[in-house]
Amino acid sequence: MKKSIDHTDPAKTMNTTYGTGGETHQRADADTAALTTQQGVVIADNQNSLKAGSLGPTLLEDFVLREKITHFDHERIPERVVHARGSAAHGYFELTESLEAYTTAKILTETGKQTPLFTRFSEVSGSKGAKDTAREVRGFAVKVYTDEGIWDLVGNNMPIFFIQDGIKFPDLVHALKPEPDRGFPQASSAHDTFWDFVSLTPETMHNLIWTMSDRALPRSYRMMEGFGIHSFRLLNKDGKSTFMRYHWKPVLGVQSTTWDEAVKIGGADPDYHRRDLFESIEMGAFPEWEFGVQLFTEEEAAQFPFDHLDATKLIPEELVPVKIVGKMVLNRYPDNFFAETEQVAFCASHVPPGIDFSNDPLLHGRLFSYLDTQLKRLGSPNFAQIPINAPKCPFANNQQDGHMQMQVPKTRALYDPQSLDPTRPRESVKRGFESFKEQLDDGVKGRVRAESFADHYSQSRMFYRSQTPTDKAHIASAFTFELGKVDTPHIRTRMLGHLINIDESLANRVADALGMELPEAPTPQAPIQDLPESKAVQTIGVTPKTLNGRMVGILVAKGSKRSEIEKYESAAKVEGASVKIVAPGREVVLDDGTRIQSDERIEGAPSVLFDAVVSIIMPEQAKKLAHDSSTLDWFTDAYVHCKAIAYCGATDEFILSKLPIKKDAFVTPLSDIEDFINNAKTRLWEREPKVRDLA
Ligand code: HDD
Repeated sequence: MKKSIDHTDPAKTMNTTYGTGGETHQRADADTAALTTQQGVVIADNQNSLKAGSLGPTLLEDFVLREKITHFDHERIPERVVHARGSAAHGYFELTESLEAYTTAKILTETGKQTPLFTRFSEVSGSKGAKDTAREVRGFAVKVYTDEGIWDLVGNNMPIFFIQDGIKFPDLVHALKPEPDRGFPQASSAHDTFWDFVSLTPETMHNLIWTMSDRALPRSYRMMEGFGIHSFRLLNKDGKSTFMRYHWKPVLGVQSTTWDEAVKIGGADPDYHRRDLFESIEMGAFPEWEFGVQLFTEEEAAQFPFDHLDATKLIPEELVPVKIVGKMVLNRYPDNFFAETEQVAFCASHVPPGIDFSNDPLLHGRLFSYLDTQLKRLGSPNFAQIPINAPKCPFANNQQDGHMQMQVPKTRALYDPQSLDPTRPRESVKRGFESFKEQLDDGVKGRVRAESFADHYSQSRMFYRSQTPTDKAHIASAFTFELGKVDTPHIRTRMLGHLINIDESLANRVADALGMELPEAPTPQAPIQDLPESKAVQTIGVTPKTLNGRMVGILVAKGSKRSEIEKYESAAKVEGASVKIVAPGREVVLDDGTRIQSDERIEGAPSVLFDAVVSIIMPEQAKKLAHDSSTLDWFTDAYVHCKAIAYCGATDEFILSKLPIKKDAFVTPLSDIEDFINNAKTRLWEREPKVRDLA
């Protein structure tokens, strides 16, 4: 018979090695926290279930086992129906300029005060476990715990939306998500159902062209703009209304990756954006945005060449400038991903007094949907009591009971009006939320779409024509890639027709690249306007020349010169960049005999993870690395992605010379460190057409 260890007496097994894994277990002594059941009963043995004999069956009596397994079995909650994958951080909002003339909301009138907030960035289409770098819109949701109640600013990183009416949202999402019969593709719009729906829904054209641009491939959440999209109302003390569209402007500026990088990053580091947010906060480089508003009156809105209540239209910044009035700083990563990032519940309907809604029909669909979805996802109308969702100002009402009720109201009177309990809360006309007293004309009830919403191409055209030649090439290539994944010919053809209405040269580029004929353009519902170009909607055109917030990779190997590494490291850091040392292994001995830890092995850190790369290696090592495909890809990709490369003699002789890399202004010897640092702040886009066959 096999001998078994007696685990019934903890003292006998304390810190002993046992079990098949040979683990050593630490037990609690009198002073350390003891592991308990949910009922607080201390658990003596967390390694073995209760059995009838050492090889006998497990007993139903084992409440420790049952409780542990049952809780585990119930750990998952439904993921968000959209925006399932996301990452968040705590921080604060600070107003720098009062909007007192426009609103009574204290969050927009009390300057200098830091109000806590929680911001969640998200990918729209993928599941919780999808990669971070899909081509798509990103969510940008901010929960501000104001003194007058929660303000949820539930926006995106693009200033417009795909559809004009909330009733179309389920159709859009069903078309975008994995196809229901086959269950793929995950986190991708490059498939038939998406393009079928959008090509039959011309109102999507404006958001489509943004999504085909590099704005859909952010370099970091820290480098994305955020937009509330809809017009909201600000209400001042006299009840006067001013329309507001809000913007978040990243202090690090807008930057994007290219499509090829995004695809490769998705393989190398599916958590690219999550890791970036975590690491930047860990190192004290707190992500920051300016908060700005576009303010306009009803009369001004009437002069716009589009309807501002249509969520597929932006208000060009050249038409109504963005007034910067505050800032957001993210300075603390959540302590627990589930408790905070997963359970946070944003609702577009959460606004404090002084802020109100416009009649945008998309917004009105949202005012219903968010509360409804939280009930499903979090399982109870008491989700607002979860710490991350609870207001930080006093709150009290007569709502009672429900699953997971945490409050214990001590009163007979949970109704209103009541005359039994003077301590219970009462409504307050003075401080309470008031809706704008809008004069409505006698419309006819009906399922209608306003005629003023009929122009689906003009702003899409404006967006395309405002871009730099590189951005235009990226947009044309993105359409080509996506439509190239569409198997049904008539869907591709229909989409090409829309592209003619946006810009004929774009349509020609895409049709050529797909090897297709251009069809007839569909008849637009409203005349297409040639609106003035807008610099503000560019991507590369507005990307700042900086190393701040970006990352430099330095390739080293055995015998690399410490002095050179330090020189490059400090030059990059002075400019605000972070630096990662990449090597064949995780430890490396340098020329002075010191052994350092590398940050990554080369195989695990392809150059797509860096904004610029440096190579400092000795001839023996360069000869070896010249046979390693990860190393060859490291340089080739950096070159193809138009990045700055600094090389040493051995790198040049044994590696670069073997690769199709031309010595242009951005491929520089180690001695030209100033040139490298200057180049690393931007990219040599002129290189791109020489190395990539863009549409
Ligand atoms: Fe939405 C989530 C942003 C239109 C219905 N939406 C969600 C999130 C963001 C947005 C950032 C994730 C929030 C988080 O991090 O938890 N959504 C937008 C923007 C829109 C928009 C900027 C257009 C201007 N959404 C929209 C419509 C509907 C919804 C028209 C439905 C009629 N959205 C939802 C939802 C989600 C959601 C189903 C899923 C998870 C959640 O709410 O909490 O209710």
